Amino acid sequence: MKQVYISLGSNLGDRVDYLNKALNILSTHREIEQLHVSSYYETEPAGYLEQGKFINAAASLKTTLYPLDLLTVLQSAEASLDRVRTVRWGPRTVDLDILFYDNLVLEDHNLIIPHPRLTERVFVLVPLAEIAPNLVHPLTGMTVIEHLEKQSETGGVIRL
Ligand code: A4P
Ligand code: MG
Repeated sequence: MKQVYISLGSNLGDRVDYLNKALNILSTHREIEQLHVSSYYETEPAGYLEQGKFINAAASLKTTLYPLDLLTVLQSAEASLDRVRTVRWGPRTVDLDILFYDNLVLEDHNLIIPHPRLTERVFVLVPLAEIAPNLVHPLTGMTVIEHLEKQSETGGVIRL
């Protein structure tokens, strides 16, 4: 069993309901166990700013799925929850990203682990710090809390 961390985000429609439904799909998957979820946070959009606020969360799980198979599971969950891909970093009903997969470091053309932008994003680090503050990033050697403490701007993230 591998220990995996994922991030969840939604900024279209009933955002809380989309996250609940995504988590329900994962919790009922036969190769996914011990799903634990952070609180939900409302966050200011980063990247493409002309869009509504997000609800973000982080989750831990154990799985026997290989990384690319887990990505397929996440992408089919997104597709089943009305996700249509338009603008990169633009609005979405639900976005499910793999943050960490055990201590794996992987750079495939369609899957990068650890997630390359996680160390600079408070909307990822704040929920993750709630469930895994002392988790060590395999490339930086720093914990989640240490990455969060390096952020100058941690406003715009409100726990629901
Ligand atoms: N991909 C590569 N690595 C991974 C990984 N570790 N996990 C590939 C998941 N996918 C990964 O993603 C594009 C491609 O990334 C996938 O096909 C997969 O092969 P996508 O979900 O189709 O498109 P996207 O989400 O628009 O792009 P991306 O790169 O995932 O964007 P980000 O970096 O996730 O940013 N602001 C707030 N407040 N909260 C948010 O959640 N999210 C984004 C999206 C921007 N601003 C935000 C938020
Ligand atoms: Mg994504």
